[in-house]
Amino acid sequence: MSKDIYHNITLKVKQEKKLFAVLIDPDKQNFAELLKTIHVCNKVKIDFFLVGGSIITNGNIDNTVHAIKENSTIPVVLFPGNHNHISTKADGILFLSLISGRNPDFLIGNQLLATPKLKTSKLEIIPTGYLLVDCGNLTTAIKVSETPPIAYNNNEQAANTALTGQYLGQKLIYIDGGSGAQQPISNEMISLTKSNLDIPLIIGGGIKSAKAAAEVYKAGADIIVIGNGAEKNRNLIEEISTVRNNFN
Ligand code: 1GP
Repeated sequence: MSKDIYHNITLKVKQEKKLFAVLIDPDKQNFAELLKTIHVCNKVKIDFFLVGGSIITNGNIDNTVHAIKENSTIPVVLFPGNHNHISTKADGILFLSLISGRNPDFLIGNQLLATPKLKTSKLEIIPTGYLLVDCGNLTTAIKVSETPPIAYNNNEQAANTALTGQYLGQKLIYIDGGSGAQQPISNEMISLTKSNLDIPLIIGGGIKSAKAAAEVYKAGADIIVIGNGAEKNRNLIEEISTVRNNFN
């Protein structure tokens, strides 16, 4: 299994290229629809799949990862909501620490519980500082983590938190408005954070159009993640990949 996911991300970022990832929520997948989504992702060559979510109830992570691996050569990276959300069939995992919050379970607790399984797996482990920002609604991630998000306009707090993550050794920073956020992270927050950071910056939550994606890239995001937008309109995957290609 590839151990090159992070290496390839940094290579592209060094070349000032933009990356695009599609989040697959195992709870929302009907197999036929998932295959169609995978097909579009293959066609436009997204950079990687994310699989996960804050709460996964009836969905089966293993089956979802398996379906993607059977139908695509694009890397599959886990985006876990807790220590149970691990499939050893994936290629890598964003080993998230919720550094915008002060809940020990999401700073270190779940990570410790996941470690026995991770150490016997071949997953590429990518330490990721994760920040939740209030983008207008109480998202599931905010509820589940029981932490207050960073205020929408508190750019300094976001930038300093991200840089603290970098100083602590995180390899990526992911600023998230949460799944189904009303609006994307602001351009000002993205640009201030990016200007302080030497590691790649992922932005997700509430990106519902190619125009919004273009603004997020322009503000300084290295990687854009979409989830809900792609579920509602598969064409958005093609549209955002065109935006990405225009930057590259
Ligand atoms: C959620 O950033 C991801 O954690 C994607 O968000 O579903 O709003 O695109 P959306």
